[in-house]
Amino acid sequence: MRLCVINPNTSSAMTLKIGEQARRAAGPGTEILAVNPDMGPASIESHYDDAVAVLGVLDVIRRGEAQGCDGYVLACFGDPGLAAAREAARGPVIGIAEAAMHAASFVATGFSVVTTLTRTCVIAEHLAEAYGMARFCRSVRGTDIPVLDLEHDDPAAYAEILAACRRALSEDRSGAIVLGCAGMSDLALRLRTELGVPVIDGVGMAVRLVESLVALGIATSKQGDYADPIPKPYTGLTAGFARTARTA
Ligand code: 2AL
Repeated sequence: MRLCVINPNTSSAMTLKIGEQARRAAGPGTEILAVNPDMGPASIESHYDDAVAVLGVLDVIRRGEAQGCDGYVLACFGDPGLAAAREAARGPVIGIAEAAMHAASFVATGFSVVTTLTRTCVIAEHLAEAYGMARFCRSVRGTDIPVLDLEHDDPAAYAEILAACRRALSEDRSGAIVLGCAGMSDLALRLRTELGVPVIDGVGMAVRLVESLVALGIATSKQGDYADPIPKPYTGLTAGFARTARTA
């Protein structure tokens, strides 16, 4: 099967890292296309970035549909444009925040999200509410590490993340850690070994979940609100996003 793993920001260094981790998690026979939009913010760490990034995500989905992708992973912890992506795609689309939070709820009664800038904590809190995960989410801890500092190995960033995980485990009664940025995906194994608890990277988790759905023949429902968007004229900068009726 062919899965498209979308890094919704435009950092190609981060896309490389995400692709590596996605391939590490994927089963044999799964082809991973790791891509980022060619428009949008370099990193997503505010409501504004999140909103602007969505059109780039939808543009990638449009190309993915033309390339015969069987499913998609949205590899940004805000899951930007998730519901819209499901309307536009045939196959399953899973965001890394929803994948990681659900997985954490299978292995612990409570988890903490350790993320980047403190200002993004509320985004993760809103998602936990929206996904019905708020009763499992004991805390969302910011580290004040900018997303782009996670493009490459940074020992200081790792130490900061490790310290935040330790505080979450000792002060918030959490039994598992959810990594709150796709740029942290390469740290999961090392953190899990050091902390001795489940540390969940949403990139690998979402890849495995999409693979499972595709393998079982389960696609996105086209009944109701995830049906194809209604064709109509779009104007101005959005003109190219107007939908036409699907032919197949
Ligand atoms: C993210 C992420 O995963 N990618 C990005 O650009 N911003 N998440 C975050 N909490 O900062």
